[in-house]
Amino acid sequence: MTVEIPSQLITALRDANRIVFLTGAGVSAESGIPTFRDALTGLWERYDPEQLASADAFRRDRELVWGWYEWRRMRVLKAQPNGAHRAIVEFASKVPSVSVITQNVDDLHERAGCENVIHLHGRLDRPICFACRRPHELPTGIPEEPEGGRRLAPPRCEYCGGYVRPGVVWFGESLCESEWTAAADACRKCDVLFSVGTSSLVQPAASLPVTAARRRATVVQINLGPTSLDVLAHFNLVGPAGVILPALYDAVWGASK
Ligand code: BJW
Ligand code: ZN
Repeated sequence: MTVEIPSQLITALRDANRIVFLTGAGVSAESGIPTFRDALTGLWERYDPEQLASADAFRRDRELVWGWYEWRRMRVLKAQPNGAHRAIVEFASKVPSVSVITQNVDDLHERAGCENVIHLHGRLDRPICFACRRPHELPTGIPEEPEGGRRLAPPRCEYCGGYVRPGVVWFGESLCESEWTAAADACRKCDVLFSVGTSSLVQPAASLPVTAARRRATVVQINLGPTSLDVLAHFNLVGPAGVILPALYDAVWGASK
């Protein structure tokens, strides 16, 4: 695939001191992790992710919700970072300040070598108690029945006996205040903001490119198709993030490793 990179974008990146990458599920798609709004397949195809990602869903049927999250955690444990994750690490070696703000609940940015990733929507591998919110330690290794897709009873909290839930931010819940403040701060100060592989549907994450644009940052979107951000972005690069980000790096700094 040939990637056309506008020369004004190359100049903006060469001159940039602070770059923010706001990433979404599309960044992990090439690692084999289904995006959030892709139709589910296999044993989960009857379910709508938006109906499973809430505290009400957990109260209604915690075994269904915990089973879905354990299946997803298993998928992540078996996955590897892709070219998009790696290219972001390479950008960080060239630009004085690079912040990664992700909506993803996997750890693929970290496993690619990215430090200080802001996880706006929490992490699959950091479960907490539904009652007292203390962290709960899961056994190491890949959960049994890897191709599961089955209901699973959540563990109980060792302090209060409550049910353990995934350490993610569900619909209707507040984002962690310190993560949100750090994210908004980075977007107010950046020269270039990349919005990569996100449908830009979920608030307040979708407001971050607007914050950056108001402060005169260059906004660049990388996505397979159109989103509501198209009208705001200065550059819309259409294609897989795992191809476009390495090509962008090469266009600015020469061939990547
Ligand atoms: C590729 C690709 C490739 C594919 N290369 N691209 C204001 C207005 C309206 C509603 C609200 C509002 N404020 C709050 C709300 C309610 C709600 C919300 O935004 N709802 C919308 C759906 C309308 N927000 C909240 O509830 C938030 N809480 C909050 O605001 O608290 C205060 C409050 C509460 C209630 C009312 C008002 C205020 C919390 C949001 C938490 C979201 N959590 C989830 C689940 C986390 C756990 C889990 O993963 O299970 O986070 S939802 C889900 O969406 C998940 C994702 O992180 C998030 C974003 O999805 P993402 O990453 O964009 O994925 P997709 O699948 O949507 O898109 C993938 C994209 O990639 C596509 O565009 C593809 O084309 C592309 N792609 N392959 C490049 N190779
Ligand atoms: Zn507890």
